[in-house]
Amino acid sequence: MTDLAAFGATRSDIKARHALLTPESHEWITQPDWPGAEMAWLISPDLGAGLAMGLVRCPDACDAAPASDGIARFVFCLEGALHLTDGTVLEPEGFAFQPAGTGSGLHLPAGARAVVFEWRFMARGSLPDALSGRVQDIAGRALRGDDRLIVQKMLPEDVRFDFEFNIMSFDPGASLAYVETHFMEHGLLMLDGGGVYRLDRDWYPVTAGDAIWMGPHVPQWFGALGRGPSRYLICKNYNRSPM
Ligand code: UGY
Ligand code: MN
Repeated sequence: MTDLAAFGATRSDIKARHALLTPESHEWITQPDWPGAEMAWLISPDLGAGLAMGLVRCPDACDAAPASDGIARFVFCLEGALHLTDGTVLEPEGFAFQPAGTGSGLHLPAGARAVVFEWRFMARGSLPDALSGRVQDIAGRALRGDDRLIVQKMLPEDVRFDFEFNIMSFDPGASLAYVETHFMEHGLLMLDGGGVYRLDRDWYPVTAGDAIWMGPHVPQWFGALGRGPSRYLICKNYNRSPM
């Protein structure tokens, strides 16, 4: 098949308040805090976002530095393994929340792939502890009674957390029940399947490996297509009022 990316084509689309970031346009860079790794930062405050979301891949083993002061981190293993400072090993679909200021780093053996989210943590009371888990251990709940759309919440429902990280699974043909508009923003990575994402006035075909930034108030809707389930990992600022 012709490599259309080599002829200047891409499905990536960066708008003022939302963005679709697709694999053929990823720019893999090295960073001193992630020696041995290559990173593609897909969402950053430069876009207007309140979070950063990046993919990490490791041609060589990497000892990642802790996040900067005041910055919380959430990591999700896509391939290989991630070793946490406390000895926990995350396999694919394992995740960890590292609160701001704990100085927790990460060891990634060669071959590991992960998605990393970082954001300036807004405390409410004491800081939550670090935690880790596995998607397969988390009970799913039907969203608004639709058992074709299941949500798994990876972080506890506890007001000390200022973000939530969820896996949303759609049966073929299932969709969000309405066009959502909310002040909270989202970072999203398609894990399986695909469908159509409406963002503002644009409609995009999306598939596994695509990433999306939805800025505050962006009208959003997803309908799943295909024969198998579609799943995405989505984060959202949460538990904090806009003022
Ligand atoms: O939690 C959410 O706001 C989620 N339903 N949004 C989305 O999937 N675009
Ligand atoms: Mn939403």
